[in-house]
Amino acid sequence: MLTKKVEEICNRQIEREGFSSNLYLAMASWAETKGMAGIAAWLYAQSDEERGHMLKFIKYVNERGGSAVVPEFKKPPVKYKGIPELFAEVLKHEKFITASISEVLEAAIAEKDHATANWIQWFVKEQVEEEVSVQLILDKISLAGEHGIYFLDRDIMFLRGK
Ligand code: OFO
Repeated sequence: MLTKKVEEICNRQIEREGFSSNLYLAMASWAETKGMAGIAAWLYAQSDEERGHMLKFIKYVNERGGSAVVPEFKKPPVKYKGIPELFAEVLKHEKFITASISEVLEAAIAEKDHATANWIQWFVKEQVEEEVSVQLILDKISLAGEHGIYFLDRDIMFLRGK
C-alpha cells in the first residue's frame, strides 16, 4: 500500500507526464504545419511515449492501493520560434522531468517504500536515455547550422534508439 505522500507525488507525476505528452503533441503539430514531417514524426512518437509513462504511473498507483487521478492539463504553447529553440525547450523540459522523477525516488526512500524506490528506477534510466537523445539532436543542429535543418528533418527518425 502506498503512503499518502508517495501517492501524492506519483499523482503529481501523472500530471507532469501527461503535460509532457501534450507539449510534444503541440510541438509535433506545429512542426507538421511548417513542412517538417520528420521532426513532427519524432515529436508525435515522443508524445506517445510520454502518454505511456503517464499510464505506467496510473496503473502503478492503482495496483498499490492508491487512487490515480487524471488531472486537467495546462495548455502547451501553440507556436515555437524555430527548431533549435524547440529542441532546447525539449531538453529543458526533460531536465525538469528528471528532477521530478528524482523527487519521487527521494519520497519513496523517505517513506521506506522500497517497492516504489525499485519501480521508479526504470524512469531514472529512461530519463538518462531521453536527455542523451535530445542532446544528440541539439549537437547535430549546432554542427549543421540552421541550413542543416532539412537534413535533420530527413534523418531524425534514425536517431531514435528504440
Ligand atoms: Fe521523458 O518524461 Fe516521461 O518520464
